[in-house]
Amino acid sequence: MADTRATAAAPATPVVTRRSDYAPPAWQVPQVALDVALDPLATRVRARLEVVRSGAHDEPLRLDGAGQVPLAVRVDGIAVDDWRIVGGQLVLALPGEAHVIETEVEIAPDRNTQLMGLYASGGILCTQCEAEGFRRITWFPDRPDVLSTYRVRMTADKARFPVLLANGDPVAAGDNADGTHWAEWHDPYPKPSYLFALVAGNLAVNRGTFTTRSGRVVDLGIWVRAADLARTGHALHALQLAMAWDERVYGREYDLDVFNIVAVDDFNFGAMENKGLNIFNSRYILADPDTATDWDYDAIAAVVAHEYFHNWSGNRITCRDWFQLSLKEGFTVYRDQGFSADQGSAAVKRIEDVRGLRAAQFPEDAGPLAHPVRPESYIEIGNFYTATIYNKGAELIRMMATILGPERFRAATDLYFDRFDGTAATCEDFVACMEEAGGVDLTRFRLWYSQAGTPRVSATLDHQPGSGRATLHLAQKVPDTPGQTHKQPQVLPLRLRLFGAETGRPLGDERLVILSDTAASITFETVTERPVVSLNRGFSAPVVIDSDRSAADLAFLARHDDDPFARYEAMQQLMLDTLVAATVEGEADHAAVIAAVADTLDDPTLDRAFVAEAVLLPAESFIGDQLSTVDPEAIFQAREALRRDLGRALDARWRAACDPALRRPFAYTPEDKGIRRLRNVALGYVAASGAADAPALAYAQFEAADNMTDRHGALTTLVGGRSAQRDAALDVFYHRYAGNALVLDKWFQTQALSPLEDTPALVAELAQHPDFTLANPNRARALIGAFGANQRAFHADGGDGYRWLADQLLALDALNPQTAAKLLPPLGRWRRFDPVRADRMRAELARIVATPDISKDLFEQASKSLE
Ligand code: 0A1
Ligand code: ZN
Repeated sequence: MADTRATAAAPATPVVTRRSDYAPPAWQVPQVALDVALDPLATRVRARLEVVRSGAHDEPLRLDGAGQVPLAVRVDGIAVDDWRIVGGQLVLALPGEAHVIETEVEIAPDRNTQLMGLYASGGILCTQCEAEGFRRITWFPDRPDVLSTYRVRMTADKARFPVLLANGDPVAAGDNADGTHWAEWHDPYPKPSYLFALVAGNLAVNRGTFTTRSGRVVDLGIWVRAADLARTGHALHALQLAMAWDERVYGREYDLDVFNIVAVDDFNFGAMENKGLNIFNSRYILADPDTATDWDYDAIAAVVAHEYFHNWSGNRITCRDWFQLSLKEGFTVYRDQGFSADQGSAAVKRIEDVRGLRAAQFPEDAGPLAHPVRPESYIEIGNFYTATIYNKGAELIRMMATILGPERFRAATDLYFDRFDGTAATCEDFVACMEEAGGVDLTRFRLWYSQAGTPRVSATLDHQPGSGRATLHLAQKVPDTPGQTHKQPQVLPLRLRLFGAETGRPLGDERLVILSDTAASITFETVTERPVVSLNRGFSAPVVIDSDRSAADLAFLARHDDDPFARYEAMQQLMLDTLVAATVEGEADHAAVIAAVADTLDDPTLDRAFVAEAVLLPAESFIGDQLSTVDPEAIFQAREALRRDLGRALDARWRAACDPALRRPFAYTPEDKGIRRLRNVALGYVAASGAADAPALAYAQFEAADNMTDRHGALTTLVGGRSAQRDAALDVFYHRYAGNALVLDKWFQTQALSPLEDTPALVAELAQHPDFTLANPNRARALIGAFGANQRAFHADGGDGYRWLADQLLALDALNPQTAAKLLPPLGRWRRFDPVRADRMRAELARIVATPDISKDLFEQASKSLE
């Protein structure tokens, strides 16, 4: 009997989905036709599914939903009512091998604050279906191993929604007599429901073309509000570069006649790779020199490329189940990193990526939310779009590429694309291709997919001067993580090289050592002088290295290493050792760091972007990660003291780097970006020195800048101190960019990141600002996310910040669980702090867990963080 009380209340004990429970779908859906009558408050969705029994069984058809009341259910054209709702699924027994199922529901995109399924953003109707949003649109087996071809017909009011887009190619369109119009799209490529998309809105388009290597002319379109059209050129150009790059580097050609991108202001993540119709958070599309920083420009190109690359690594080959998420995400991040590296300095790109890995993934792997790259279970899959799945996943691909070498790696990706095209595959399928085409045994390498935690490698170099021999002793340990203890050693590809301490010359070639046991010793011959070892060059394995290299050895490598990443790394290690000593002991000798920074600044052979990265001190959070108990105030003071001494000792050099005379009209070239990056780092050091004229200098840059990088760099420096210019700059910035949401996000974020003592109070005040809203994820992240990342402010004595964050998360959870859950991890770091802070953080987590009716998203993050 039909049960119309379909609205499923959240279960008291959330359901855990386990990888080991995977079973192939009982029914396939080769074809889907949707007829969507769009209306912000009452959209009618009629779905026609051609379903086919898969294998011999008598399982009913199970369709996922999200509580919508089915207004009609028909089987082979006949209305039926012998369906049931069980566990949120519509269950329908079917007699034959193939049937046509029709359903009809009504949904209200205007009331969809979760931004999953069909929702409204600034008057545009759009969809977000990954991972499980399609079930919020219609009843469907909403799992990635059900692949269907889609035909979509949309009808909407022509005046409000003149543009109607969906996946694939446009087929037909027309007007109705009642002021509505319709359009039909067809996507010939079978795809899982999470890649479905449609958009309706009043949009303007920046059109371009791309001719593929086989001569297919693809019409490209970047669709935005008319007012934003002038800021779409960079994204369009990046798309064309990405299309050419994927042909050249991976042999991948685009496969439809159109490729559209739509930008919307309200979006839970960065962007989405829906087949032929990518939907983007507008922050990853819109750029002009006045409103976007160089960081924004780079991120736009990277995200446009990432989503485009998913056309093959994600869409043509998708994931069998969500435990395989890294199959598409790790590989696609690896691909977008390669693309970005090829646009400018590969070394700087690698440094940025490793900095990001250490800022986000290492802490995740060391905390309560640690999970393997291929997780074993989840409550809410939305919580697994993590740095581990994406960035550590990319490191796994990188290690396999290193082990195979470029030619065999390309042969292996060719094999993968060829063999699994049109299917839903697994991480195991990918690794098997690497093995087969690479001619290697990756049996033990697979541990990287199943074991969480960042391996730690200890390295000691033993030199026997008389024998001309040196021995490097390596040992590894994979730390315990929640639910995983006593782990096996992993396979670590470590690029190594020795340098002579006297001559500075390399002693032999670089070696690739594959450490796969708990310990190993590597012997180097013809070591004619005292050697210094350059370890894990290019960050060839995503591990922590504990080495016995002295400050002098690190300073030596910072000058002489021929691997730019290793050179940067030596400098970072030197700084880190100094800062850890200063934090623990209250003071430290800054001389070695000052000398190394001076040498780096003076080296004319280094590009400015590299120099800017190399002279930046490690982040407070990363310093904290080295300590058994984090004392945020002591870390801040130690770091500030070193910044001040660097500022004073190298004052003339910093002033030279931010000299207004160096300014030239804005150009987005690697060289100009490097100059701007160093200029802003230098400005920060001048301010850190305490120089009386620093605020004036910063304000002058703020005023004179012809681009956002310099304006925002100056603002950040001003906001880090107290001066009349600080208040003036904030005010000017706010008024100048009133109405530009993306720039206002920067205004909120910069203040929330300020190290000043009154930041917690200011942040609480900003949450009451008329421009603040929890409804827009970018705005929520700009204030709440930035505050949670501000070590000094978030952990300020009293712990009021913890309560404030928990209050914000609970308020946000009622609107948008996915975004709320993403902002929780700072509270989960309680084990790393002193008992007073730890107790307060736990108390807030416990309060969240005990709050009635919280989402399963927030529940999972908070309850796991308490364990
Ligand atoms: N696949 C997208 C990420 C993404 C995941 C979930 C979303 O739901 C709101 C949105 C986007 C990517 O990797 O870019
Ligand atoms: Zn992705």
